[in-house]
Amino acid sequence: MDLEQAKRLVKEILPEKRYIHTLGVIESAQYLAEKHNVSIEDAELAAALHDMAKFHDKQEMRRVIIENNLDPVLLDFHHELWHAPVGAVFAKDKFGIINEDVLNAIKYHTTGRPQMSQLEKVIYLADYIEPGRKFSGVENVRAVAGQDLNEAMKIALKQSIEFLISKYQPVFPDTLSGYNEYVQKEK
Ligand code: DGI
Ligand code: FE
Ligand code: FE
Ligand code: FE
Repeated sequence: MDLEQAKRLVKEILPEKRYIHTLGVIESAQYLAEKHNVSIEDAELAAALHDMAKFHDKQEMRRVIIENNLDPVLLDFHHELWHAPVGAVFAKDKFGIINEDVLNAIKYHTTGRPQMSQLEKVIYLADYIEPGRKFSGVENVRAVAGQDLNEAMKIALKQSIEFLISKYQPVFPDTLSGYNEYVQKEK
């Protein structure tokens, strides 16, 4: 599947606003991939598909998680986290994507995780900094992401965790482990 096909497919699935967000993520992913020597084709495909399950029925997402033996801890967390791993299952089963790195970039785009590949970081960050994102703190990450993926991940994970904590929201374990890795890696 190429980028144009992927865009056409998600355009049919997603509401207009989310489709526009997706176009922004594609643009940022292309930029970051080019800067960091990551496959641009992989980055744009993962970006195009990353939110494909965003508006999928909650009960059906629960079923997909159980049937595919995905991390059962997901079910203890807000269903907002489910669209990423479920999207990866759909990309594989419905769209025939077999590239594991692309599938993992979709799977971990919301929570992050330790030991992320360069492509996974590019997609996580592209989702965070795409031109439509306006929240405070986004400029920090935008400024750094083109230069240093690890530093940008460290800031993005810190800010995401701070944001969740400020609302007394639970933080998914992978997000915390990912953050720990970047601060422990500190040169
Ligand atoms: O799908 P997007 O809106 O483009 O962005 P996303 O997939 O990165 O995040 C979706 C939502 O998930 C966002 O509102 C924040 C939330 N989220 C991310 N990590 C965690 C989380 N929510 C909880 N409770 N815990 C997390 O660790
Ligand atoms: Fe998402
Ligand atoms: Fe995100
Ligand atoms: Fe997104």
